[in-house]
Amino acid sequence: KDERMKWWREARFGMFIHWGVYAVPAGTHNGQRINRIGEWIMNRGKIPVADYKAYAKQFNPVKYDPDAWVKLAKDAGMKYIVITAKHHDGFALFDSKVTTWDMVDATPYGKDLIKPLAEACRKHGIKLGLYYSHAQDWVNPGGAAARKKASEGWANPDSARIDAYTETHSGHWDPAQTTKTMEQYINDIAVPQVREILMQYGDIAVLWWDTPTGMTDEFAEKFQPLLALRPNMITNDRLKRPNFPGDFKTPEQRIPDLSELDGKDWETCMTMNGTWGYKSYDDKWKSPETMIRNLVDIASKGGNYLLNVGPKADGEFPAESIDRLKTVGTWMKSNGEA
Ligand code: JFZ
Repeated sequence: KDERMKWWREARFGMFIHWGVYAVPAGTHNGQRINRIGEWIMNRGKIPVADYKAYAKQFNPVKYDPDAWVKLAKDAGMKYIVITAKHHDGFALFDSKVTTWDMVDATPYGKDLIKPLAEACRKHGIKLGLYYSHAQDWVNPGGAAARKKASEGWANPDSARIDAYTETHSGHWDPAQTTKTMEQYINDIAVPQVREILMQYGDIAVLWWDTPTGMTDEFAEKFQPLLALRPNMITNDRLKRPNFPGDFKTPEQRIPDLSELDGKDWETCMTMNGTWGYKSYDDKWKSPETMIRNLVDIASKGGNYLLNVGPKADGEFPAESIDRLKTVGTWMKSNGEA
């Protein structure tokens, strides 16, 4: 394990990227602003599967320049990138053969987004990790859905009825989500897709599981053999809870106190503003000073800082994120770190 963890323990600083179909509505559905994090818009807004799928027809990132993304990360002193290969909306940024709910089949762009990023990372000596939402999937039937109230998402006149429905349908809001069992979803979508992302792009440094909603020991076991496909790869601690440590812990949006440290490896993931996925009107930006202080605090305690960018649907990073990455990079260079 020490051998596998070596580069990561020295890395200290990485870039998280939350990108997907949710960048199209960017926080607004049918003229209504939906509360909270942008990549949850489908769940918080209780958007029907068919309506959400329609957003993919507008996902056409013609300005996508993975080389520029990787250079921004590298110049900021980051050593690795973790991108959402599939988030809870079930949409695959890669070319998946087991579903048409992917970049190649469902969008006008029609090309795998992960492949050129993997190439750019290799070219610039940056490690690539993939985030995969293995349990929650709100579009591929049988995927889990965390229970969140529509009434907290927006002023929906129908929210009382919807909340009653999700209560009795384990968080789902559209009958199309439950035409298969979770076991079928794990067998037919999640396991094959994890195999795809581990095999299609050469070396994958990190596999980043998320939100083990509905995960059983039995489901978790189905993913275990896949890890052997990438013997050097490391994973986080979110495959299943409890009793699945993974290689590192993932405190979210917070930096642990010294008293909480227990000798285990850890990585704090954090947003630059108030959302992971792009929201056009989120303006709760942290200052570059805050980001540098966070990085120094985390590094001094032996952790890693995974700082998030939520690209727009056209393929560009928000200008505010670019500015901050550049300022952090200038500081890193003046301190001999980049
Ligand atoms: C999850 C996702 O639901 C979210 O959209 C984002 O991708 C984030 C990085 O991860 O949200 C979580 C997961 C774990 C905790 C909180 C939010 N947690 O452990 O406190």
